[in-house]
Amino acid sequence: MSQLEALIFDVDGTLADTERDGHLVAFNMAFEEAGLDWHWSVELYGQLLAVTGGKERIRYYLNDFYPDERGHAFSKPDNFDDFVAGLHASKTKFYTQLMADGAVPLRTGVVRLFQEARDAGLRMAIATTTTPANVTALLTHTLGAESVDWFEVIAAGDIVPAKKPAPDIYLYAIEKMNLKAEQCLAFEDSYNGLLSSRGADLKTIVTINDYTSDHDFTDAELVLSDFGEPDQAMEVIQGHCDESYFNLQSAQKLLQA
Ligand code: XBP
Ligand code: MG
Repeated sequence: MSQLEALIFDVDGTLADTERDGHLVAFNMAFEEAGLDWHWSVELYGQLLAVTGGKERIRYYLNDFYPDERGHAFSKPDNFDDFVAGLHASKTKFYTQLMADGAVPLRTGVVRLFQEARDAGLRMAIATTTTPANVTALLTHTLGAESVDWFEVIAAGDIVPAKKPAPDIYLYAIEKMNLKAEQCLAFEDSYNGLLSSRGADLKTIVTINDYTSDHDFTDAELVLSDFGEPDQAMEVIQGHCDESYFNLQSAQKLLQA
């Protein structure tokens, strides 16, 4: 039976509810700055989230959702890859500024779980589709610059050839830590994220959010409303947890179940 050695966290939707009030706002700011008449609604963005990765999502939008109802078609420029990369870099600039402005707080129980893990000498890593700059911005502006060092590995964005739902980002993280999947737990918020962590054979705890509450989490060990706090019980949506809030005891029991 393996001893729990590391917690591996997804970022967007798991550490913080960044999609609606962070990424979506930043995408629309980038489109406006580029003089494009694209504007993604909260509802449309929920559909576009089926594709992970901001650059990939822009392409998905143009391929599957354009021309829009006004019949406007978009003629791709010759250097289309550069165009998308430039638009995404602009979006990342706006996103990191939104994080600096405190646009999105960390979710319930996240700071407590980080502190418990650090107090127990448990190793931590991040496995995310977003960019390293976005991870640094979120951590720095919610926990302080030194919090970036709490994570032994920050596996993010284009560092792997295939983004979630491919397992690459989780495989990269556990390989860098020289650990086996059975020594770790993954924390996710979405179907694509769960496919990725399970593809790396990681037992996974899911905390849902408005965009993912209807996703298929059959393969998760536990599905929760959030991690809860001692004075704010979490809701267990799937699976079993003895504690009223998710803590290291819960984690250890799940790993050894
Ligand atoms: C979520 C994603 C990311 C963000 C946008 O990442 O799929 O693409 O939506 O960020 P995760 P970028 O849940 O794995 O943290 O524009 O930087 O990709
Ligand atoms: Mg996520």
